[in-house]
Amino acid sequence: MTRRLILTVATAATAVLLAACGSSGGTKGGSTASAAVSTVDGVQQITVKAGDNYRFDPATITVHPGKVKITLINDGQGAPHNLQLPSLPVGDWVPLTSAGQSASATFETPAPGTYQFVCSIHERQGQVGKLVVLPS
Ligand SMILES: [Cu+2]
Repeated sequence: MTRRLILTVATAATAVLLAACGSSGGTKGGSTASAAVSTVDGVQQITVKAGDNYRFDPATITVHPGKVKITLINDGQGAPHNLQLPSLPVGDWVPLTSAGQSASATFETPAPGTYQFVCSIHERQGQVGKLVVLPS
């Protein structure tokens, strides 16, 4: 049996999150759409971009239970970024990635649910995202 990966775009939930921040300037940059997920050797491959707008693109990652490889591409020209999942062990985080560089981390998903990830340097500027682990 073949099971296709299903992408879920949690636009509504993200909009609520952004609104909750109380910013009066509106949202700048930062996509709320999920990226296409491909699987290599059973590992779900995710690419997330981060640049000089201090946002993750996409900000929502939806995966199935199992192994996930997240590659963070810093396509900015200034600050470094990382991608930390506080609910996972430190070793599962994408380390600090300089402008023009990329880095990745591979990990086993936590139980189905929604988990926040952050760039520890720019969390207060709103560089946060959500990992959604679908039910198995
Ligand atoms: Cu950052």
